[in-house]
Amino acid sequence: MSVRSSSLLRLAATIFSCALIFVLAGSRGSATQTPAPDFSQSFNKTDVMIPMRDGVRLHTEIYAPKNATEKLPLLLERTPYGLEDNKKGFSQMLFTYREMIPDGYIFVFQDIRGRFGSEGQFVMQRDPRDKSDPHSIDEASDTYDTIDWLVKNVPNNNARAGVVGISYGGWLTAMTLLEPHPAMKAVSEQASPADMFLGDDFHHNGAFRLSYGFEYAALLESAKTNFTFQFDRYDTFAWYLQLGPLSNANEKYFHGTLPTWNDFVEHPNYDEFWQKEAFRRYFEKLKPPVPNLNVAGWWDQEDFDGPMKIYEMMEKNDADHKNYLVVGPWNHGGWAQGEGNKLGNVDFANSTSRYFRENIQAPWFAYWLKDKGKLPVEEALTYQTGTDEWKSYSAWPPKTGVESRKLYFRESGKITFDPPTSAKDEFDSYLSDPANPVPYRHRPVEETYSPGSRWYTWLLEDQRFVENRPDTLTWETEPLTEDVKVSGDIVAHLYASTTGSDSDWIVKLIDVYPEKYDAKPAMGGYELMIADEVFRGRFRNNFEKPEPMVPNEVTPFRIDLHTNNHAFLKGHRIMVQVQSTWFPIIDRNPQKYVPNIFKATAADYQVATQRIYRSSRYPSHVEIPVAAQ
Ligand code: PG9
Repeated sequence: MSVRSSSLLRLAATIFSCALIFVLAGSRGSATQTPAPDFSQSFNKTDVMIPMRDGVRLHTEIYAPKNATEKLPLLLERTPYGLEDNKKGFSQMLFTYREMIPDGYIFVFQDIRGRFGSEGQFVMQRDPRDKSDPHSIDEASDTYDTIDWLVKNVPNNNARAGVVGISYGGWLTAMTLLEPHPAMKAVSEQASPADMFLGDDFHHNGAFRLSYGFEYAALLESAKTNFTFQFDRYDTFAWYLQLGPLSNANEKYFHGTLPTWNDFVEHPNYDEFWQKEAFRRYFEKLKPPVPNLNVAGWWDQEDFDGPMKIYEMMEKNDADHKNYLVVGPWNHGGWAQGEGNKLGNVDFANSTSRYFRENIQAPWFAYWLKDKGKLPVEEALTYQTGTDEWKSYSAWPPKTGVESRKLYFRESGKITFDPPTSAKDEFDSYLSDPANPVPYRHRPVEETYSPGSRWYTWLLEDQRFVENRPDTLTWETEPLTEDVKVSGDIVAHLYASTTGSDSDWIVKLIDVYPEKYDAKPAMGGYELMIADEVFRGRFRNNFEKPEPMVPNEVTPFRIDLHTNNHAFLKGHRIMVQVQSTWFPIIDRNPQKYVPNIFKATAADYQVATQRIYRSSRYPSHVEIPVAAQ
């Protein structure tokens, strides 16, 4: 097990043991078990059912420090995953805030509507309410009503509340910005999804995140408490392959009982269903009402795009400077656990997670909720991997000090900053077979959230494991003669063709370590993914209206590889890999156009020959923002 969002982390901890809290040292793939501190010595707990405006009552636990000498702020975290009480009935969620406890807060944890001890109906990412309907509710109104009740009923509060959460909790936090209670003075949205069709957990650029979508829908919607789907194979790569076409999921297992799975099936395109759930419609016009610290991890295996998009949208109307950003070398929620000096096989020079909790998160809330200290972030603080340094920026992506450069795919598997000159339409080619897809991580692919699962660090796995497959192309630079520091947005431009009528294109930007790596010999030649993304060909012109690809026609693709801050160091190489399957995190594209892939039949899946062009007319390349040395 390894680092994950705090809430799902706690869920994983429960799978192992209810009595212990897992203190995770970075993301070593193993957890050290430490007895939970006895919070009953330092907090008084109150269990309440707080009534919402429609009469539904939400189960809430309030932890007030014993012997407080002043009025204290409230810090609220809401969750769909349960409050994880230990044997004494004290929530393990307190442990997440261990660096803030000495400052003095009244911690409040709440089950959201329809989950665990709360009444009402759970809806996966309930849409923002129609405010003209006085009876409407949403997660923002539930938070509003909760804070209203808390400031009126909890003794010794200073009438200020903060809201914080990671992932689903981050999304619940971001939602509060749509209906802020006057007492809510600061929030921290951490790893929130922003758009479940274009990025984040359920799809990327319209390509369905099969294993995540399947297992998560079962986890949240099979019961009021967390539920684990029972696979009859340890290697879920094999299980999802034998599942065959996606229609078998309902036919054989879910039988139409999971609303989220049914929504996947009925909304294969970027229609109103996905658009009204995504934040763009609301956040692009919103002036941030309270200070918000957006937090993201460079190797977040679930929701990296979300916090970056939320920060970007909020920047548009942030004349009052309430929108802030911190990005570190973390996986999903990695900042909430352990030291953060290691992730997967990669070591960092600093204890980045503890640094965040002690020097950023704690002072951030103390500043806004207790008038103490000074602001720990000016605007954007991002960790530059490679050089291993925290760097402060007045804007993200940086507006100055970077130059856009293009890395061109060339003959003989090379990449250079010089464009191809060949007038002949040269290309590299591979055969993509949906019956034999490329694994997205080393097999066995353990069930996503299971003991020992390598899900949490898959983005850092050594990519040599696919390099010689006949369905993966690789290009690389010569060893670099100087550092190449990439700070900002990375975009791949592919000129590609397929013999099929639909296709996925997966692009990975990789840092190849020197073969002889004295600092850590086992990392010699390691291929570390820095940026990656999938694009589903049918959506190249429009995510709302898919179109078949024209067989054998060279087609340009712009694939957003997101933003980063990474130094490819002197002596390393920069590598790009392209492939058309990434299984089972991404469902298999039949490679034959069908109107709805969720309804494809086994006969629709076909082999295709793919070409990636690298000529002066079709110069496939990756555009990188290179920072001055
Ligand atoms: N990645 C999880 C999630 C968030 C929101 C919706 C669906 C899934 C999580 O870690 O909470």
